[in-house]
Amino acid sequence: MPSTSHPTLDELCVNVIRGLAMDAVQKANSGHPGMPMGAAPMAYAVWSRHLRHNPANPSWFDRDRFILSAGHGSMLLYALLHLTGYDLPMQELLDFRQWGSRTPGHPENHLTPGVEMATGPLGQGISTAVGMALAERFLAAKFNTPTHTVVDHFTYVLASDGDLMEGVANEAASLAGHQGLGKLIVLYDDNQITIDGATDLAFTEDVLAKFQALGWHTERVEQGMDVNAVDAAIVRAKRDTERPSLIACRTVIGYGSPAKAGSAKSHGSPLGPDEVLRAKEALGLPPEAFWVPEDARTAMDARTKGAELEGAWQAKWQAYAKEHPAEAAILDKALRGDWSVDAEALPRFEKPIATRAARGDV
Ligand SMILES: Cc1ncc(C[n+]2csc(CCOP(=O)(O)OP(=O)(O)O)c2C)c(N)n1
Ligand SMILES: [Mg+2]
Repeated sequence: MPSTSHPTLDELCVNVIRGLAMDAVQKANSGHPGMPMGAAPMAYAVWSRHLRHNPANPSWFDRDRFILSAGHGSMLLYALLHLTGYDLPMQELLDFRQWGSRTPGHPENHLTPGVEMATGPLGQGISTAVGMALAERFLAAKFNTPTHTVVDHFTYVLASDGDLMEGVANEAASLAGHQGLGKLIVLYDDNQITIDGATDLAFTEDVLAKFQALGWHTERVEQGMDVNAVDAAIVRAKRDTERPSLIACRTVIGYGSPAKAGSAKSHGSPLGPDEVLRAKEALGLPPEAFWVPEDARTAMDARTKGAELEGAWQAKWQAYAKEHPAEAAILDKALRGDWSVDAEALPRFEKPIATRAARGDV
């Protein structure tokens, strides 16, 4: 959804997200303001210009997936869900990290509409996203026909340094490269800071060279907080249909905070009431807490577009189901979570056989 004609509106939206993250963490007196403040432009580039989703139906099957692998920056996701029109009202942002709210410290898919998976343990999001992209590839190959494309979505990930340090992420990245998962796009919040300080204390590998070696399309965006620059890199990533993409965006953790930007001090604790005010002033935001101006709200509301996108897909699905009723029934059954099988149709084994061989036959 290109909208390059309103750079100042984009900037406003990005700063509103930053403000919500600062305010919610401050009000809860706990959480991670720094990551959302640095990564808001990257996430906004995905959500405003690329993500095909319908806030009214978070379980629309062919939606693009967005996985916040760096789950500690949960307020970034909650702000996006709130502003784009998911069932996550302002009260939930006010209740960030409170018992019984739908805005826990780390995202939980079973609690919050629009959250695709629970993230918090670093490495899990990016790795599970590889599985999601693999599933998309598999279902597309199995069900799409030359004239019907009913499975066709991207999987976007926002990952941090800690995500890429984890062993599991490296194994999953290897598989993604081997499989050539061209519709997997990872945006790496390359802010050179982790919980303990500068990344060069513990993490000096050449991330891009490593992902290249694993068979990925890689790109560094030096101006990683420039929405247009990130957008352009995403467009190029989408064009590479043969390889998964890693887009390393250079960002500044805690961007806007005069005293804590670029420092691990903005990672895991509130900025402090005075510093929140100073950051707002630096970003051109009013001091008012949880401020969302009407023009930002209107610009980010994705409900009308989302209904159109899903409506168009529903029409494609109806046409597919009419022409390929047996295949449509299989996919529909699976999507309903109905795994029942006709036991009579399974092979029978008269003699003992290795379970891996039996499983293969089944
Ligand atoms: C598997 C795992 N180990 C440790 C942690 C605790 N932890 C939370 S955030 C973080 C590192 C933060 O660094 P980075 O990923 O670069 O995020 P940033 O500070 O840049 O937002 C750690 C170690 C965790 N969430 N998961
Ligand atoms: Mg970091």
